[in-house]
Order: sequence, then structure tokens, then C-alpha cells
Amino acid sequence: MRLKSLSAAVLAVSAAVVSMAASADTLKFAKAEDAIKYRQNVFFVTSQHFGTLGAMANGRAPFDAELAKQNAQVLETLAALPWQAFGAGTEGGKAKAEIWKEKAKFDEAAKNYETEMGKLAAAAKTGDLAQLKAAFGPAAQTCKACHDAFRNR
Ligand code: ASC
Repeated sequence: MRLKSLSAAVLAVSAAVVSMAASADTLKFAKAEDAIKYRQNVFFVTSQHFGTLGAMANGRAPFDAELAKQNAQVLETLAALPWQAFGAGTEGGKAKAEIWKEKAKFDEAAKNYETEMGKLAAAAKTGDLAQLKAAFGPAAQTCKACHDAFRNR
């Protein structure tokens, strides 16, 4: 394949993946339990990537720019996914009833989180530890804000 058509193909696939993640409405759950399991698992995977990145941002692990970039990219992609699993009738797990009672507030918190994960990925792409450190705190803050308001302990 010629380089030009190869890059066009790569671009088309990336665009498809991005729009799939961005619309985040690609799933139909067979039962509420599956939606709960889905969102909990996305958050679990997220916590593993966030923890790995956080160790570098906080100096608990040596900084590896490539590892940071890859983790942050995964976090950005994952950030779009959980929200489709909080549909009507999927109350339960650690989710507070406020998610459904104050949906606008929940959506806003989710959007803030997605925005900060995007900034975190952009910061990690620079390969500059100072930028990663600067973006990490605000990103963690959006995790915490949502947990404080919408997650049972
Ligand atoms: C993590 C993790 C969270 C967030 C939160 C940020 O690494 O598992 O739930 O960061 O502690 O305040």
C-alpha cells in the first residue's frame, strides 16, 4: 500500500474509534447488572492506569515519558466510556441515587473529568514531567469531586 493511502486508512480508523468513544452510546446492556459491572470494570481499569501515571507524577516511580504517554492516552479513551452505563434503571452498585436525581450535575461532573483527562493526555504527549505534574492534580480532583458527590463508600 502506498504511504498516502496507508495514512488515509489509519486516519479513517482513528476517526472511527474517536467518534465511537466520543459519542459513548454504542452499547445496549442486556440487564442492569451488566451496566453496573461494565462501569465498575471501566473504573477499575482506569484506576490502574491512573495509579501508574500518578506514581510518576508524584515521584514515587521514575518518570518514563513513553509509559506516561501511553497510560494517559488510555485514560483519555476510557474517560468517555462509563457514562453510557448509568442509564435509567441501572441504579445500584456504589452509585448514589443523586446520579439519576441530579442528572445535569452528574453530566457536568463527567464532562469536567473528560476534559481534564484530555488535558492530561495532551500534557503527557509533551514528554515534559513538569507538564504532567501540573495536569495530574486537577485531573485527580475531578475523580474526587465525582466520588464525593455520587459514590457511596
Ligand atoms: C486514584 C483512584 C481514585 C482517584 C482519587 C483522586 O488513583 O483510584 O479513585 O485517584 O483518589 O482523588
